[in-house]
Amino acid sequence: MLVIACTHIPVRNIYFSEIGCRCGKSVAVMSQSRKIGRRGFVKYAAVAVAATAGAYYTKDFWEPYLKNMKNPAKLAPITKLEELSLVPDIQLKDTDALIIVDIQNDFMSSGALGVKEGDEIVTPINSLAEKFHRRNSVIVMTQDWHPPGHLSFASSHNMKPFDSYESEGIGPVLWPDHCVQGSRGAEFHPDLDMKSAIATIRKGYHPKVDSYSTFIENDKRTYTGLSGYLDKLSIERIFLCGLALDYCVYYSAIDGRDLGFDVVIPIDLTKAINSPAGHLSNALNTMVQRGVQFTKSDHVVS
Ligand code: VGL
Ligand code: ZN
Repeated sequence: MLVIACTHIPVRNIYFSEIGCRCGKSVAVMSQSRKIGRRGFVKYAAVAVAATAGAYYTKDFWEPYLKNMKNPAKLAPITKLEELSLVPDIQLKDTDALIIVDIQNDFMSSGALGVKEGDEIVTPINSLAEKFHRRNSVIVMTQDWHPPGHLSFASSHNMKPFDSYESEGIGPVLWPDHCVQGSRGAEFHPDLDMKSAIATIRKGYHPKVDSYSTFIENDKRTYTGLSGYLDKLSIERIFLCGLALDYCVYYSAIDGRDLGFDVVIPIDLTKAINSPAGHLSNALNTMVQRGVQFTKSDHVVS
């Protein structure tokens, strides 16, 4: 995939240099837009808009454009959160919803599937929820909710947690037993402020299918119903926070884009598992390519 990036024109509050241009493959940065002239400039702009909308072009399409360019540069793929470009200010709208993903005891640092520093995001998530609540905006919680003996558990295969395993609806690794229906580990963190949430989506309750995404289960067929719910509430943009960044938040973000939502992730309100190694980096690069926006929670204005 090849995307021309231009540092001059904002598209939906993202500068071209920040869109889809870190996939690690043949990326060109167009920084001398004036030399290309008005017509060429507009062409680049149109293509970059298409790129943010999720359309990708092959090398054959780009090659003629590239010939006109001086010093096409390659950008390295993103490997850590600090390398993401952040949207500086976001004003909340009536068509926004906040989705708080899996703030459950088992995902806290001392939990069964503990996410490092998971506890640290609970209070800041409450503060962002308060900004949504103040405007009576839609807030949805998600809850990982597995039956005992779920096929995503290593114990169901006589294997070890985090061993590689891939089958339809399960993988790429197996998990420790976690978020078992009705257990303390499956409960929300006691400090999570639930008062403003209007719905909870439970997922992963089919014994043989996992569900990282809050929209579509890992079989890629079974809907949780959340997309229909948000559509009926005229939601156009979702803010995703919670755990874990490279699993449930990531898959929800990608499905959210596929389903036509704008997606924003306040990066200070999420933490990653990063297993297998490199999983987080792949997730970040895919999200950037797919037009997911990143910000910080204090950049969100109520
Ligand atoms: C999750 C792995 C297994 C998550 C849930 O919430 O990200 N990850 N189950
Ligand atoms: Zn799970």
